[in-house]
Amino acid sequence: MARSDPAFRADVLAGLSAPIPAVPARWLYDRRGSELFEEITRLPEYYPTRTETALLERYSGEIAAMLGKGEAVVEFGSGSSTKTPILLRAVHPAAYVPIDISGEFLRESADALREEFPDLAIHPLEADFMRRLDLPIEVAAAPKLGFFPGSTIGNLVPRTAVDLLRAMKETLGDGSRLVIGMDRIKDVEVLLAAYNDAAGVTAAFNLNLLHRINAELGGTIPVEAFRHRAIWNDRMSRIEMHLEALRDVAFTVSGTPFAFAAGATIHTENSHKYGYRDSRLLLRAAGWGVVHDWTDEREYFSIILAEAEPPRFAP
Ligand code: AVJ
Repeated sequence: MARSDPAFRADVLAGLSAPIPAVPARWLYDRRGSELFEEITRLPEYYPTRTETALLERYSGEIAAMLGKGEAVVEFGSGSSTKTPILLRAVHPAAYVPIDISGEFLRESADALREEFPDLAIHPLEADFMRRLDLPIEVAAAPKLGFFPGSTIGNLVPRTAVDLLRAMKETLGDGSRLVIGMDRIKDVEVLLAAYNDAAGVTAAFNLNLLHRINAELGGTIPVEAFRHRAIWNDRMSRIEMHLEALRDVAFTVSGTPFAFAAGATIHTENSHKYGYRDSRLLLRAAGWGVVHDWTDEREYFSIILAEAEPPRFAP
């Protein structure tokens, strides 16, 4: 059995026995899951990455023109994507601080960026950015620009998203700005296709969670007894990924028995979609005022520049 994370075990054991069985989405992103997600970003049906990258290529000059000089760019996530260099090339920051919970991903992406930006001061920070953090002392005096691309915010239910955005504001401090990517509400067929790709990569990504439970937590789950399902939950304005039992199935995880009837599901991920005003309200609820919103012709995706609102004094 591979190295097992006590937090993974606790989340799986509690999640599988909950009234609505669910495992937090972050456990989808082990090494294999992250590889599969990279593959998802290149699928023809998966429009978000392509659309956001094109928006950044087109508008990062405009974004940079709205900022001051000598910014420290603070990325929430390790910045392994191709989006980070696009922003860095336009903004010419004084420093770059990638924050990630995985030191391994952090080191890999920092090394890659050092090659492309030999003169840029890079200060990786291994930490959980869901809470307020102390940034490296070297960037204390610089104005901060947060960067949170990828519509990762959509993984979180709105109340948790607001907690995160507020924590980001506290981490970045007064006068800071934030560039954030958010996926828009659109035709359900387009959304469903993006999460039910014809090549089955999203299915493999979702089912990988079961393989991971078997490998790391001594699970006996018959993976072939489950299938990937992605649905649009209109009331919650989100795509949901589930793993659905194809027959009655029983298994153990770390010795604990579980049983799922045919048709029962394990909820594995949410991907919230926001309308134009929804995204503004979400940001405002956390103390961020929208400066500008850039979207594509089809209005599939938005890149939003926000600024930390000063403490309110009236009314
Ligand atoms: C990484 C959360 C932005 O919600 O679109 C893609 C994850 N899951 N296909 C998304 C995902 C299935 C992705 N995010």
